[in-house]
Amino acid sequence: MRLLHTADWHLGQTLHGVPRTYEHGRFLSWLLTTIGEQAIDALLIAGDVFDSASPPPLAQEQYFQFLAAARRLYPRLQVVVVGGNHDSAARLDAPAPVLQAIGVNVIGGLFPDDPPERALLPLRNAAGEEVALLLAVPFLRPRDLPGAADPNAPAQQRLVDGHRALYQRLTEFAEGRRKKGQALLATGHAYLQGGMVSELSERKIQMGNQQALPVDVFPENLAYVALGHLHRAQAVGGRETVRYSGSPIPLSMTERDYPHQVVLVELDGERVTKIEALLVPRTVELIAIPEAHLMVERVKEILRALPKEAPPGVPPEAQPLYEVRVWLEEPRPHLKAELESAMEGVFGRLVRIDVKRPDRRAPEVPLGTGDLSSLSPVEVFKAAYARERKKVATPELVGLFEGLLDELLRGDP
Ligand SMILES: [Mn+2]
Repeated sequence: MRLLHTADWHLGQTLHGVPRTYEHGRFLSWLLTTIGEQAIDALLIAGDVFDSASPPPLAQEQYFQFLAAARRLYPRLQVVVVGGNHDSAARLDAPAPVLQAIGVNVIGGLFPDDPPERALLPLRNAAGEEVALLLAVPFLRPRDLPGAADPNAPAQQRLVDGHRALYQRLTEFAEGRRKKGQALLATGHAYLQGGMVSELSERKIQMGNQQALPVDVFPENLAYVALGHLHRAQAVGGRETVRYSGSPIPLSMTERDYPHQVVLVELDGERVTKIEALLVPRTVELIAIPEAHLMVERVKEILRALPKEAPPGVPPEAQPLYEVRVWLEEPRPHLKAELESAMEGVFGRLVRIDVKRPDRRAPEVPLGTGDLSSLSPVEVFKAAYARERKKVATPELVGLFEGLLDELLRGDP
C-alpha cells in the first residue's frame, strides 16, 4: 500500500500582500499528476489546509476543485484531511458529510465527547483489502484534550499529558480492532521537541521546548506518524517514521531554501518498507538580493541590472518575489519608492525590504560571553525581560514569546 503524506498547504496565504494562488494551483495540479504516476492508494493531508479560519472563496474553490478532480481521476483514492491550528475545525467539518459521500474523510476537530471510532479509519490497498488502520488526529486545543490527572499541573505538562493520554487511548482502541498484518498509522498537527522551525540569517534556530511535545507521546506500535505544523520536512526525535512532510511551497522568505516535498510512504503488512521525498517543483522563485546588506545606491544599481524579460514560457504570475537587503546609515523616508523605481520594468516583484542599521547603542546588559549573533531570540527576550522588569520571565511567558516568534518566522502578519 502506498501513502502520500502532505500538510501545511495554507491555501489563501499571501506573502507580504502577494497572493499565492498561482503557486498553490500549480502545486495541486502537480499533486494530481503525482498521485497517478506513483500509484497512490491514500492521500493524507495533516492540517493547515487553509491559511486562516475564514479562507477567501478562491482558496476554498481550490480545495474543492482539487478533491473533485482527485475523485474523478482516481475513483479508488482515499483522501484523509485533518484540521490544523490555522484551520477552523468547524469550517473544515461542515462539508464533511458531502465529502464523505465521495470518499473523502475529514476530521476538522476531535472533541472529548467524540467516540474513538470517529478518528479510526481503515485504509485499503489497490486490491480493496483493508491493510491499515489510521488514527486521524487533527490539531488539538487544550480544551480538546482528556482531563489531566493533576488539573493544577503547569499548562505545558497538561498539554503533554493530554496528548499522551489521547494517542494512548486511541491506539489501544485501534489495537482491539486491528487484524494481524494490518499497519497502525496516525496523523497529528503539533510542535514536536527537537523540530527545526526556521532559519534566520542562515543560522539555524532551535525553538525552546516549552510548547513542544516529546516524540514518545506517539506509542511505538504506530508504524508511521504523518505530522503537520512545521514547514520544514524532517523526521523528529530520532524516529524516521515520525515525520513532518513540511509545506509544499515556501510560506515565508526564511523558508525559501527548504526542500519542499510530499512524502511517499510504502507499507508492507504492519511495517513501513520505504519512505521517499518527492520534491515539489518551485514555480515562483523567492530571491533575497543582494547576498549581503549594501548601501542604497549600490543596491539600486543591482536592481536596475535584473532581468527585464520573462524567461521563455514563464507566465506573468510566475515572476520572482524579491526581498531587497539594504544597509542604512541614516533614515531614508522614501526608500520603498526608490527601490521600486529602480526595479521598474524588471520581471519580478519587490515584496519585502530588509534593513540593517549600525547599532550605536552600547550593550547595557551582558548577555553571557557571546555577542548578539550567537544568541537565540529567546535568550535575547529573557535578558531584555530581566533588564526591564527586574525579574525572571516565567516559562509560560517564554512559551508565549516562542509562539509569537514561531508565527513571525512563518510569515504570519
Ligand atoms: Mn500549523
